[in-house]
Amino acid sequence: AEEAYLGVVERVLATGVRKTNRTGTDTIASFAEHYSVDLAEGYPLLTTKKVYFGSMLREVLWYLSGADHIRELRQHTKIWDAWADDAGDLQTAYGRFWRRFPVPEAGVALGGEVWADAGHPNVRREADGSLSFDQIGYVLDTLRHDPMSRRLVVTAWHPANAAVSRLPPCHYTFAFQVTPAEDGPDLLNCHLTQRSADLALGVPFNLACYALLTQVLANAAGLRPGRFAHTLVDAHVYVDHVEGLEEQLSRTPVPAPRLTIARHADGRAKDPDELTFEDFALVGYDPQPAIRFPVAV
Ligand code: THF
Repeated sequence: AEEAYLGVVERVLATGVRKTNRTGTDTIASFAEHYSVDLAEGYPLLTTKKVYFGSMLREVLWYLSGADHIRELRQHTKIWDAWADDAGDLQTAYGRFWRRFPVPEAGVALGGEVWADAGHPNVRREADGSLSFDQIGYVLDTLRHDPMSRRLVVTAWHPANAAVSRLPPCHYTFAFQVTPAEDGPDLLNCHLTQRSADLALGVPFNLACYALLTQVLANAAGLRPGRFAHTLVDAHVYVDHVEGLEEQLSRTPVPAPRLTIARHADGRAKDPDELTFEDFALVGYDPQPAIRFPVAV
């Protein structure tokens, strides 16, 4: 599994083109890279460097919380501090869109369009009276009631937010697909599309995040984690990450760890909203030393 990630890094370093960008640190970039991993082989936390699982888990739980600020998250990890204001507010927060995507008011529907209203099980009323849509709730309900659906899509991209945000979502949409299996529960696959992919820092976190989310949803819907596939529109290596990645490429991966997720006392899987930090445990994670990569802001 890890070889798939390392293969992308190798390819981008070998074939990528130098680009400038808003951060002031150039990248070596390649268009439309893709890799996938089989989650049955283990939990894809990289072993060729230490990946900070605790920070990543705080990040996923923050996404799932639906929060639009980092006031709790920043007590546990600094990874989002650079993009929030002093009050901890962000102009784009994944959870805001995953769990509370704005629904147009009934009166302003575009000609002929229809929108779920307050009577829909996944529509919530916000504190300010507006309506929002819980995309994670929708996917989980659909996995339970219509697992062969081909509409298992979550989007974090709101065009009118992206047009003005300091940092619009990088991993901006994901879709699930269920593949029937003969030898056990059906398999839950996940495909993530990312518009901008920092291969050294972000991608190892993103891979671990969506693999974890796939396992959570698979458990909750009585499925098994299948494959995770990742498409990177602009896959890049910041020039000050090249040396560290070359060191990492010289290392040999060891078998992936396992991720265990606590269940209710009666054996039922917990829903995403019932899970806490302490419910997750890594088994058999034996990584090589961490590598320091400066983050471009
Ligand atoms: N901007 C850039 N330039 N790269 C990114 O990966 C990135 N993100 C998020 C938003 N903007 C980005 C932020 N995610 C780390 C990890 C993830 C981040 C930001 C920073 C990081 O510094 N990781 C270190 C240390 C982790 C720790 O101390 O806990 C590491 O070694 O992994 C990608 O979505």
